Amino acid sequence: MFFISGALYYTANGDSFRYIVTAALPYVNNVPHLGHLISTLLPADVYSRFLKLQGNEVVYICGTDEYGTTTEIAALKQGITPKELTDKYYAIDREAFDRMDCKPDIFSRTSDPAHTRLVQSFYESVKKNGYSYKKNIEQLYCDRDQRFLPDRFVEGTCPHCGFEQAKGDQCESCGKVLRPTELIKPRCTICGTTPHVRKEEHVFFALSKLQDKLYKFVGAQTHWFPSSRNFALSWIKEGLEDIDIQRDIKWGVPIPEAGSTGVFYSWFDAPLGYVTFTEQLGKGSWWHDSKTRLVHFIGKDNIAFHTMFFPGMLIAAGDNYVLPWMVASYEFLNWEGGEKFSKSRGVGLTVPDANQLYPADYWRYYLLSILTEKKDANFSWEDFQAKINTELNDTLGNFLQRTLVFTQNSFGGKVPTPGELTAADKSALLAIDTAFEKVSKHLGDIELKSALEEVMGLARTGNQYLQAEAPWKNKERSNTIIYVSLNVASALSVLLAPFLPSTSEKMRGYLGAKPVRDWEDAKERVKAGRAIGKPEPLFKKIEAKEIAEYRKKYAGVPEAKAEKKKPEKK
Ligand code: B3M
Ligand code: ZN
Repeated sequence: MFFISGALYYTANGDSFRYIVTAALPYVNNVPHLGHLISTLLPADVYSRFLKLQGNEVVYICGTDEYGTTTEIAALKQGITPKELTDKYYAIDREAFDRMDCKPDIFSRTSDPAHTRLVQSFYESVKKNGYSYKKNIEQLYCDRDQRFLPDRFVEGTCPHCGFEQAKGDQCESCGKVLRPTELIKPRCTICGTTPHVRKEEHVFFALSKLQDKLYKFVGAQTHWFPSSRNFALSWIKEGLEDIDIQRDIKWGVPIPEAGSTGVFYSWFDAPLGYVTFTEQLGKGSWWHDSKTRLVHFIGKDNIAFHTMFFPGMLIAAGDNYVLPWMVASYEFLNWEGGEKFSKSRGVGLTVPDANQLYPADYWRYYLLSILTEKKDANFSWEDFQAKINTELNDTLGNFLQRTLVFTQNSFGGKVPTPGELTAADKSALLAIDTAFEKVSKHLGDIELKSALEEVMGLARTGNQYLQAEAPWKNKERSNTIIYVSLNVASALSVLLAPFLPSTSEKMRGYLGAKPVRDWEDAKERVKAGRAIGKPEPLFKKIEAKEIAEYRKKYAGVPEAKAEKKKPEKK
């Protein structure tokens, strides 16, 4: 690994890499909320846009994580099939993220038959290499529903903290991971009766065998986000346990074992969705190419799966699978100074609702400016309004608008020929190159928040320069001042492209330029004589009364609240 002044993306001899960028696959049993967007699709989108503009070969992979007990339970509660449920939410997710201008190269589904084939053959490799085995385990069985009750199919009292609504896989109150048989006073989630213990043979993944390999691998990844690496190292030190990868439900990838009626645990199949979807793009071979850099964007609750479980699976399958080169993990987004942003507890704003309220770039800008890189962040309506009004509108928007209007009115809509440059002009032009270096370095290092701050720093510089030089008062220098300002605006239109793609495109249009194709265009000077378009204001100020209304309206998500009701008897 080479780190040339932050340029994580070049080796010492200048070789470039191929990138597989993944955003954690959203579950499709509910409407996605801003917390999911901020930790997965949005940062992955910014980073892959940047890599593509740099001319790298990149595939950006996402899709929906459809299997598992949570989905099957949600479907049961709504009285529809899991297929009907996931069809509904797949369409909602796809449209919601698309409208946010998050544009993976593929947005596929784990329920795709291609995925079933891939997972089954992957399992055969794992088995052939000696990393799976069968073992008798005790499970809870409901006589009334005539089914085993894995994970969330059973609720009861937590043995650690006494919380009475603990789920079979985890207690939401104390956070401890549980096995269904550990619950005190267990009851079937579907019908409420008391289940009893029954023995059954299950397929296990021998993760413990990979303890040393994974410890060495994670230890070497000093460039990972520290939160991912530290979390994984301390977990591995405690000792890795084998994982039960079978679930006795219908909704999943069938386990290809004679006589088995089980399906794979959803965390066994879901990360393989990244592989399936890459194959669907015709780039499956990238997973076995040492020049590939695999970059995962995830929320912090998924760290264990992406730093240990999934890499372990990839090692176990053999076949030279690449391991994650980067695990970019993000903290939680809290809602209005208080509770965790959570769709299951009905707190916060959903992505489709956000799309109804303001254009994508307002959300992208705000969320990236509070990105949960090292610590939790807080969504606040007031802060949202302030950032959009003062930063996007007053700084960026006004700078561009004033520059373009002056060009129209005083130079017939053409870029003027500059005169001799003063120190102030030179320093404004120099700020472009400095910003370019800093933004590139931060983006390369996946420090997206700092990268955006640098871009906005350049907008502020341009604005201050224009204000101080005042071409409207300084007629004989106005050609030079406008020339310099147009150049700053042009650089901004490139540097903003990964963050605010539609704003960038609009700016390019006003500046008489094509949409951005090449990152280096940021340093290209705008030629005198080029025709400039008629500008419209880029943004609109948000009024205090809008914010007051939305704060009331989105204090909770009604759908999730309804879900808290006791399940009805089937
Ligand atoms: N669906 C968890 C989540 O949405 C899970 C991620 C899978 S990534 C392979 O938070
Ligand atoms: Zn039951």
